[in-house]
Formats: sequence, structure tokens, C-alpha cells
Amino acid sequence: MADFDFRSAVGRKLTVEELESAAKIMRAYALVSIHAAGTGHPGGSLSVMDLTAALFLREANMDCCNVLSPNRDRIYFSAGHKAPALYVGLAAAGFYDMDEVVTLRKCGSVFQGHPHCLKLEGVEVSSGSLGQGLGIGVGSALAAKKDNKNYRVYVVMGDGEQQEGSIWEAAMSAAHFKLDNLCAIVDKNRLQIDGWVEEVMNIDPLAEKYRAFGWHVIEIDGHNMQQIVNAFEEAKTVKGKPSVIIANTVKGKGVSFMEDQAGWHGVATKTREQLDQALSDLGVNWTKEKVDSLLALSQDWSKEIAAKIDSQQPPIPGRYWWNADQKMKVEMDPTRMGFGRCLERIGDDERIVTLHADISASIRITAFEENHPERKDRVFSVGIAEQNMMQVAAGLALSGKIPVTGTYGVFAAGRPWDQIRTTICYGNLNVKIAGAHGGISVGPDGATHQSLEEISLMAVLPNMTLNVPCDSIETDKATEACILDVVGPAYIRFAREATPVVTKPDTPFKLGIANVIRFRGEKESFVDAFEHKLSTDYSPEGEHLCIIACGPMVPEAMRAAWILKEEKGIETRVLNVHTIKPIDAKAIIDAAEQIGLIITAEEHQVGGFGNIIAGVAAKRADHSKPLRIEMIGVRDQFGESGEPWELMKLFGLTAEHIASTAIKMLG
Ligand SMILES: Cc1ncc(C[n+]2csc(CCOP(=O)(O)OP(=O)(O)O)c2C)c(N)n1
Repeated sequence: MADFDFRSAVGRKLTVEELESAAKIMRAYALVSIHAAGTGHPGGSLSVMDLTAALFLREANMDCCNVLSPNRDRIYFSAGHKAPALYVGLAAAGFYDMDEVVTLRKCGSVFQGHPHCLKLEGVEVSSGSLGQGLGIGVGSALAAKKDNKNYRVYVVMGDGEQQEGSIWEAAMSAAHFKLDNLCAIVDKNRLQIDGWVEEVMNIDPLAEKYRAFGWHVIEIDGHNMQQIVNAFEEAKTVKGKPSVIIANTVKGKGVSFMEDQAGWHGVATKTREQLDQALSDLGVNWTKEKVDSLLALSQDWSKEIAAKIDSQQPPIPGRYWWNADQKMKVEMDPTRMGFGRCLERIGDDERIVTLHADISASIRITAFEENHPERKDRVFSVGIAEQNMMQVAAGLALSGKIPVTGTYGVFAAGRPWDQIRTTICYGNLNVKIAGAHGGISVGPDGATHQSLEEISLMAVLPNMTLNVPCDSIETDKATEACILDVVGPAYIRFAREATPVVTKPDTPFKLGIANVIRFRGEKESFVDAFEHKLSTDYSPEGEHLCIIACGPMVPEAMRAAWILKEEKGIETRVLNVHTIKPIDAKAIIDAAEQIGLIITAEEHQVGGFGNIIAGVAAKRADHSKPLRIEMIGVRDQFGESGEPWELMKLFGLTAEHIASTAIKMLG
């Protein structure tokens, strides 16, 4: 099949046959882009592609030469993870050349892991947190009515996404306001991350639910282009109520090994053979050179951006990067692994129950039952419904259970914050919250999934215990303490990316007591070059500087201590404040009084942790030494897509940044 000529399509309404051809090529571009990124969401991007093609190339009234025309139809991709479909949709409609989409998920690219309206024209709203698009559509449709504009509003959603309660608040209001200019589209591919929607949390009978909420419902085969086109036409004729197109689709549509497979929700094709097979399944006869050239575009982008970021790093003469040289040898393991290991170990305690919110295997909460089928009746899936998860957990806690909830930090701390505040913390309920994917090092998913606010959100809550462990071994210990020793709410923050293991099983750990870490000289492995003591067991050694850190910034602080000693002879006390609440005030005040020079380090919006430390340090009684505090963290900006370590460098979160700040402070 020859390539589709998208340029000739701009500005006219395509026929059904043309749309079918266009959708094939759009699928191919989405797949190549995801392959080039090495990450992304093929399953849902493929299932929604026929609907996307019809919307962008026939149905929606939009003009790539007048992007912000007030009369344009609005398309809101509520399912932000299907960004590849949105990006090729906009390209097909003439907004940019489709080849450009191969920079998907790369640092500096406008094609962020989840759509960002401030980076890419044509993206109507940023999305990535499910369940928010329909309400936006309601507001937009209301504005059209109010301003007597006749644009239409389209909202693209997933079927798992229907589990979010906010969808139904929006659905109720859309009918209440009689928004016949609003058309919702549900890409009903029957799968979500954890498996079949029906099993994770049944949403059916979906059509009856929407009807009961006062909507006009159109059910179609979402891969039959004629039916898609007809459905959009029908929706336009409906008066006095909103319409929803429930499109029955196949996840991974068009690629033999992806169809109906939950495992292809969020992973890229791994090998070139796999990609070629996928393209051939789609019926796209691209030459090897064509695919090579697209992949090369993406690689060139990566190389350029990596070189640019490296050139902007603080000038530290020696080579101190993790595992770059003999002296920095360290094992890497994501902190979330420690969470899983602990749950597996302590899971025989019958009081423990776990709650899944469609992100379970990746955060390792499933380690609880993986090798223990007898525990399965203590596992409850609530679907993509984080607010309800906290309420259900509260109810379980009220009945003597120890519920362990878990999801990405944004959805664990942000989405259900009021539930955590008023039900869980106000009542001091014994609910445990595992907030995964904390920090910028989440990587290519981008800002929507990089949680940079949870320390602030959780630390401000009375009764909350807050722990941010430094590596996977400490996560294991912190998890056990938070679940079994704390009676009351506890939040543990951990990271997605593999980070250095800098403690050992016998390293002392006590909830609420910080650890003092001192560099003792080069050893074969990084971990052996340091001594860890509970702050209560430590005597001051006349250090010049104290770096106070939490989470995977502790390894960076340790590396900075090494750099400072080796390059400048500076002695550093590293304070690992894994428990932010209740905080080890004495250890911090000691550092303020004894050293007077503090750098805080957090993989978080700067000050979330740093200001807590500064507030404690300010309480010192001995003012004989002046106190200076600098803070390392993300500087009041959202994150972005990129490779995890590349982002750590870009956002100024490495040992080199800490060390160069210290050198400046020490003059
Ligand atoms: C509020 C929120 N919770 C969790 C997630 C993580 N997440 C991304 S995609 C997804 C599954 C979505 O399932 P569905 O809506 O059926 O989409 P599809 O299967 O078509 O990709 C989840 C849980 C999220 N992005 N937002």
C-alpha cells in the first residue's frame, strides 16, 4: 500500500475508504514512535485510531492555519496516555509533519509522554490523570451555549477510565445542562492495565448507565469506519441532551500479537523484528529505509539533547558518576522492589489487606499475593478510583483491618487528598498509602506522572506518618515499620527508576530517627565506603557541611560527600531523614548548631522537604554559629519527559549540583 497523502487531505472531509487508509498509516507512525521512544502506550493508541482518524480528518471542524479559531470544534483527549493517537491525529490534520512525532517522549520534545497544551498547538488541554476530560468538555460546551457559538465538543475516554467517579459527576451535569453540543466517545476495548475491565471493576451495562444519566447513547463497532461516521452524524441531530458513542474496539487493534493483550497496554515493541512484524500486520509496506530513517531521526534527537544537557553540568573534574569508574560501584534497584519484598514477607498477618487501583504489578503491591494464592481473598481491586480506594480503606480500617493502598504518588496523594485528610487523618485511621513514582526520575511518562508534591501534601496532615526511604533495602524496613508498628495513617514514598542501593540489611533503621552517614574513604564498593549510624549514636566530628536528604537523594548526597572530600578535602555529614513525620528534630538542630551550613536535597518541588528542615533548624537554641541553608530540588516548575538520569541532570538534582553548591557556600 502506498503512503497516504495527508497533505492533500487537509481542509476536506475524507471518504470512508480514505479514512481507513489514513488510520493504517497513523497506526504505523504511532507504533514506530513508541518503538523509537522505547516506551509508551500502544494498546489504547491502536484501539482508538479509527475513531481518531474520523474525528480529525472528517468530523471535527478545525483549521491548522487558524489553530485557535474561536469557532473550532474542541477535541479533548481525556485518556492522555493515548497521546500517540492524538499526535498523529493532529499531524494528519496538517498541524505538523507526521515524521516529527518520532521524538515522542524524548527530553525537549513537544510530544510529551502525556499531552501538554502549552508545548504543542492543537492540544486543547493537558491530560494524563484519568477521569478529568468529561468535566472539561461540559465546561467548554456550556461556554459555547452561553456565547451562542455553534462549535461542538468531543471528549475521548477509555472504558477503564469510566471507573473514575468524576466521570459520573460530569455525566450528570452534561445532561442537567442539556448539552447537545457535547459528544463523548468511549473507546471500549474491554481491557485496562490490570486485565479485563469486567474483572477489575465492571462498568457494564455502560449504555444503560449513560441512558439513566440522561444521555443519548449510540453503540457501534469502533473499527467499522462507516458506523463511526454515521455515529458522529447521528450525534449532531440529537437535541436537548448530550450524546455518547460507545465504540466497541480491540486493544492493540491491527497487530496480531497485541490484540486483546493487557500486557501491551504500556510497553513498546522491544526488537526491530517485532516492530517489522507489527507494521506488516497493519498492512503497511514501508521500506526498511523508511523505518530506518524515522528511527534515526529519533536517535539523533536523543544524542543532541544528551550532549546539550551534559555540557550544562557543573564542572567537577573527576569522574564520579554511578558505576562509571571502579570506585563508584553500586547495585541499582528500584525502591518499589523493597516495598514488594516486605509485603510478601509480612503478608501472613491476617489483618493486612491490599487495595489495587489498576496500577498494581508495576508498584509491586502484587508481591503480597503472587506466591501466596491463599492471600488472594485479602486483595481488593477498586479499579481506577483512587478517591473510593481511600474510602474503602477507611472502612476496612474501621473494622480492624490494616489496609495497604497503592498507586502512583500523584494519584495516591493528590487525587484523594480530602479523603485522606478528613476521613483517614482526622479519624487517625490505620490506613497505609504507598505512593509510587515519586520524583522526576519517573522519566518518559512526563510531568503528569512525576509526583513532586507529596511531601508537602502529606507532611501538613496531623496524625500522618511520612516516610521517604533512601533505597530498596530501607524501603523494606520502612514499609514494615509503617504497617506493623505505626497505628494510624502512614504514607511511604518510593521511586520508579532503579536507584543505588546504599544501605545493607544490618544498617540501623529506626522510624523517626535520622541516620548520620559519613564517608570513610574509598572501598571496592560504594556502600562499604560509608558508615551509617543512628543520629542518637553519633558524636560530631567537626564537619564543614551537613547535607540533609531524603529518598534517592540520599545516595546523591553521599556521592557529593565523596566528591567534596576528594576534590576539596571538605568533610560532610550526610543526614538521611527518611522519616519526615515525626521528624528527628534533634539531629537537625544538632547539625544547625554544630555545623551551621546545611544543604537540603529532595527530588520534589524545592522546599517541600527543605522548608520543613529549615523550620526545625531555626529552633536551635545555640546561636553562636551563623546558620546558612541552601536547597536543592525542582525549582517551581513541572517536570517533563526524558530519560530518568538525563532529567536528574536537567533539573539539577545530582551529586554534582549538590557538591558545586557546597563549594560556592564554603567559598
Ligand atoms: C487518575 C489516574 N489513575 C491512574 C492512571 C494510570 N493509568 C493510565 S492508563 C490506565 C488504564 C486505563 O484504562 P482504559 O481507560 O481502559 O484505557 P485503555 O485500556 O484503552 O488504554 C491507568 C490506570 C492515570 N493515568 N490516572
